[in-house]
Amino acid sequence: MTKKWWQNAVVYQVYPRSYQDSNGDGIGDLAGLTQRLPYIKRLGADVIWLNPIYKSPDKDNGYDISDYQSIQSAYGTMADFDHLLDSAHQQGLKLLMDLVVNHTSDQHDWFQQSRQSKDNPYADYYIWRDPVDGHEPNNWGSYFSGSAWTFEPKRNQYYLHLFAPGQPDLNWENPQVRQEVWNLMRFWLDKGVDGFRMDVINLISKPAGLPDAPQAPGAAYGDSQPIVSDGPKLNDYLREMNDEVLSHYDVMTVGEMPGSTPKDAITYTGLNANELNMVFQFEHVGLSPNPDARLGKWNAVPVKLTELKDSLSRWQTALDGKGWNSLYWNNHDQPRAVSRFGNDTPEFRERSAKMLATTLHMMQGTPYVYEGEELGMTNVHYTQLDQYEDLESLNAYHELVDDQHIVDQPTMLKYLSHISRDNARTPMHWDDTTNAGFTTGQPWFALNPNYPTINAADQLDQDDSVFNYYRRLIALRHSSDLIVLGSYEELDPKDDQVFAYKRHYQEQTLLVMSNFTDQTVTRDYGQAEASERLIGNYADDQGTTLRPYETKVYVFK
Ligand code: TEU
Ligand code: CA
Repeated sequence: MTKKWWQNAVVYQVYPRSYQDSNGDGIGDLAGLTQRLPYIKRLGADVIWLNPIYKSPDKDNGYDISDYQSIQSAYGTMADFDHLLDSAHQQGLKLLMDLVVNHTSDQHDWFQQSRQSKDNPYADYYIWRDPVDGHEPNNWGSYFSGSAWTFEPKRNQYYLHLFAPGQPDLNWENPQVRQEVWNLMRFWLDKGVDGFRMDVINLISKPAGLPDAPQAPGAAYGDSQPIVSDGPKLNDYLREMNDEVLSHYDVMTVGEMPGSTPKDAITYTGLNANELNMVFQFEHVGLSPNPDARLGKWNAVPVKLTELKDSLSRWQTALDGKGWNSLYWNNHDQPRAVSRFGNDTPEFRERSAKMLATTLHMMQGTPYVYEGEELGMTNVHYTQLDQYEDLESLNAYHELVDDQHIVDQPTMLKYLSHISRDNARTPMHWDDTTNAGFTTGQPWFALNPNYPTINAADQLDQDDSVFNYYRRLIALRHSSDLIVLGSYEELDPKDDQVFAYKRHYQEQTLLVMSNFTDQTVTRDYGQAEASERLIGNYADDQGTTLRPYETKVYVFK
């Protein structure tokens, strides 16, 4: 098999609102990102994934699009976009757009028309159902609390929204809807963008009859995810998308797929599947759900290392030679990696950030780095509800604390500080000046107060910084087929302190070992026989000794 460019690539994710403000309005923008391209280039990333920048009422920070072919004015103009794309290409960087087509904004013209009557040209663009006994058509809850259905008096019908009421789900059964999507994709591809990250793309095919979903005892609504994800026509839709659009361009695609299993992923990313290049799976970021199912993702329990190893290793083995993994610890929906899987205290933050990076970047797949991760940025550790912005967090708090009294206020605040999406959304730390160099104005969202000690300016020139460690990891991947293509072998799955694995390619073996604890431990995987220690997060090598959060990688030739 010949290697595809995206198999060799490392992707850097930019949440534009929080990256760099160029005009002092406190909101990051396209011109700001353009100024920062040399930074991304210096890190060594190949591709930028840009979160949505389209026109939007911003109920969900851009994931509610009201016009797919114009730029949100706070981010700039189409000319600013063209300039960004040009500059990126000139610097050898590719650009992925976020394609959000499971739903639109309720302010999109299609929905504005659709809601007027049952017989307008857009009437079937969305998923409308008659009331059942005067109620919602089924028990589905929204990801963002409340019912997944909202009543529209003009049609005397409910519309489906798996997310907020301002995010109505498109009706993919309607061929006209699919044509609209192919057209808007072509619009961006014809401009020269290098591919798409596809938002919740495994939710687009709803099961026939929209049956009730499993409902936890005492929960207000059913959990639609197992019912809606990987629906009956998903493969057909993705194949049609590929035939109609993607196959005509040399681009990269990654589908965001909550609930997908390795078996599902192989059907989408398989070498002859002609659907997508890779998926974002959710297993390893969903490993510690609350034991009380009514609380879902809201918890503050650290993930068990053995479960984490089991999950990531299963994906590594299952997709080897059959599909392709994407590798990530965090993104704009997840807490900061070092706070969640490592140790964000001053004593261990840098070591554990490098340890996590190594563990992930030595695996098979395409690694994603979320802005600030390369500096070891941490959760913001808010203590009050009014510090939060994210609608998922705010809605969940009101539903679970105020309305249903399932959990008390201090406990829910603890959960939010552990897992809220807002942990990842505080502005980027460029330097130690006011507002970390993010803006000269009033930032749209408060900065993490630790920016004077964690920032890019400080790290760029320090050889042993987290930034330069990531730079080295990325460079290693670019120079090694063993890292890109090698097969995976997990070592000691039951070891609950150390994550160790091997990679094999032709005559070579790579050995990776990472201590996930703050204790010194001893492990012997035969490293004394290695030809070389490729990289590690301590200057010296003490053989079988692994110091707190120590990680090291060896090659055997
Ligand atoms: O996220 C979809 C998703 O399944 C979750 O990660 C979701 O954000 C939530 O945390 C579930 O608990 C995508 C986008 O990445 C997210 O930002 C959007 O809010 C969402 O889709 C709707 O477009
Ligand atoms: Ca701005």
